[in-house]
Amino acid sequence: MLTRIDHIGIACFDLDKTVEFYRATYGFEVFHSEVNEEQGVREAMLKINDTSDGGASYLQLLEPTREDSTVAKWLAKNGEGVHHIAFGTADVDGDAAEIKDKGVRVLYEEPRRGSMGSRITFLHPKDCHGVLTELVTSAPVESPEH
Ligand code: V0V
Ligand code: CO
Repeated sequence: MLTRIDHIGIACFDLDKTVEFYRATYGFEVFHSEVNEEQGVREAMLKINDTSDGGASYLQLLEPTREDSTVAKWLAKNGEGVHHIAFGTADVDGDAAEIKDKGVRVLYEEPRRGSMGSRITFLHPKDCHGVLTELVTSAPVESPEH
């Protein structure tokens, strides 16, 4: 079951400048940042709010790390802007299978590694009224060491 907006993915040419815009304009701080080589992105997660399912909602700012990455290709065609939305679920495998049965193309056979150790997959934008849609299961919260 999809229980929250996990994040909105925003493609930008210059991550540092875009992070500074969100900090100076709205007061949002970087919660986490990383490079995901497989996806070809450098990203910053800005946490907006916690959600009642124990998760949270973020803005995900994305800068391409190489010219052949999906985000670089998208930026060349569209310029900066909203690139995808991501719904949070406790069961990305089950939800992706259910959605696939409804005739929507799921882009990965198995979920791949996403931000902060999450497991992610994508639905084809052409099957979702023009919206690239991601499904995310967050990494389990580590229990504290005794
Ligand atoms: C492409 N299209 C889009 C789109 N990207 N429409 C809406 N939103 C987007 N973001 C349209 C495009 O305009 C074309 O329509 C058509 O789809 C085919 O696009 P293309 O330019 O030929 O590109 P493809 O087919 O090579 O690749 C498109 C897909 C690709 C969606 C298959 O972008 C993909 O695999 N995306 C999933 C991975 C990804 O985006 N990773 C970056 C975020 P017309 O012109 O034919 O009408 S990584 C992330 O979010 C992480 C790590 C995380 O959350 O943790
Ligand atoms: Co994303």
